[in-house]
Amino acid sequence: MFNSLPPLARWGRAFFALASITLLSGCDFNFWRMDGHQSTMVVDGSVARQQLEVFYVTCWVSLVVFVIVAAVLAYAMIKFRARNEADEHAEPPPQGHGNPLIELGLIGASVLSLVIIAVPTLKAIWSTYDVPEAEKKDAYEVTATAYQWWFRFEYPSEIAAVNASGAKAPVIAANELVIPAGRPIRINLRTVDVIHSFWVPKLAGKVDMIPNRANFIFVRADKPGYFWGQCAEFCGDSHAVMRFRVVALDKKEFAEWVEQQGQLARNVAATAVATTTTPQFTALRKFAQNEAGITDKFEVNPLESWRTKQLPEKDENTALIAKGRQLFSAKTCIACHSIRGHDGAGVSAPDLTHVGSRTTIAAGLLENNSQQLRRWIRDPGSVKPGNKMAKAYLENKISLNDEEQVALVAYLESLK
Ligand code: HEC
Ligand SMILES: [Cu+2]
Repeated sequence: MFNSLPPLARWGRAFFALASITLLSGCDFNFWRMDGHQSTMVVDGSVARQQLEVFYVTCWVSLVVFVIVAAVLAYAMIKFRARNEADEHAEPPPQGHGNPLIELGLIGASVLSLVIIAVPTLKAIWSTYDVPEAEKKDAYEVTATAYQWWFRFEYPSEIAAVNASGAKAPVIAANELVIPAGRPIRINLRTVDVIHSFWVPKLAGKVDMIPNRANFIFVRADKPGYFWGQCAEFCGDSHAVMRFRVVALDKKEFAEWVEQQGQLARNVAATAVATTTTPQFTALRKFAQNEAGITDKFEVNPLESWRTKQLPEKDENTALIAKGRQLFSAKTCIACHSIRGHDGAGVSAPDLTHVGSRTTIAAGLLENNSQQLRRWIRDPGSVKPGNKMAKAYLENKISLNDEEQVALVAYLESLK
């Protein structure tokens, strides 16, 4: 059945493109192309692809049923319409109700269309639920934990390696999930508060993160890439901006990343001098238009931007960084955040040990650059409604003057 799908899929996309032009003409050209960051129609993972195929089968069967029913209805309406005054008072035409051939035929056709849908559906449920048996050995395990309104990502196999040697820190990240491309990834889904839902549209359908229930999801990215994720279950004030990113890397680069994330927080040598921090990710804000005038093409590849974030900034101001490190304790940031190797043992907030190496902050809401970082630590409540950090600012009367903001930003950016 799936052999016939590629052309089917092409026509399906054409059909939806046409339908959406009609519905939304003039609104959003990106929608017309349907390869936005959170598109389920243009996918980059094997699980999402199988799910898309089921969608197309269902859609085509429904379309055939719709066309037949609409044609019969149109035929009846035109043929038996009242043409004049006399027609309106005439007896109804002979009724076909109870004709066994038609009744059985309709039941048979309904059953047939349900079977056509059921076969690929069951097949896909079976094969996308968990990592296939034959690939279990190659599967990589990650634990994703949802908090109102951000995600923690842990790497259980790397933590095991740490315990054995005792030298390194465990690998804990927030809001950016880095995975090896091509390999099946089994993600344990947990939550510490309410129900959330884990969704990376280009990689797989959504699975809920439910209190006291050990859910999991299986995903696989075709190749290295940068993907957009979103909490897909209403979970309070900032649900709509509870986002995350997935970065898929090839084997070598992934191993390097794990190695780097396993280190304790970076200590900046007190020798370097100088000024200016250059925000690299701002490049992403530049949009380019293609021939069709579509304004959603990154001038800079987001994966490349991610790569540049892994390296320390060129000119670091060590005095400022040292001051920021002190302020991080003095301003009680350590109560919630941990920066392993430096101060802070808090577990109720994103781990900041390597925050400088991430492309986004505040759960995928802001680009991680000097301006946005400063905007966030100055007044988190004005950026993200209801967030827990803003509550602490109010309750503990935390406020930061300009100098303190700049120092904290320099410190956070040094944490690669
Ligand atoms: C009450 C606990 C609490 C305190 C105190 C606190 N934070 Fe936070 N912080 C949070 C939470 C919770 C988040 C995640 C907010 C969200 O995205 O919804 C956060 C997010 C952040 C982020 C973004 C991290 C990311 O990867 O998204 C940074 C940077 C940050 N805080 C810095 C600070 C600094 C600097 C201070 C001290 C001035 C501080 N925080 C004090 C709880 C706290
Ligand atoms: Cu949520």
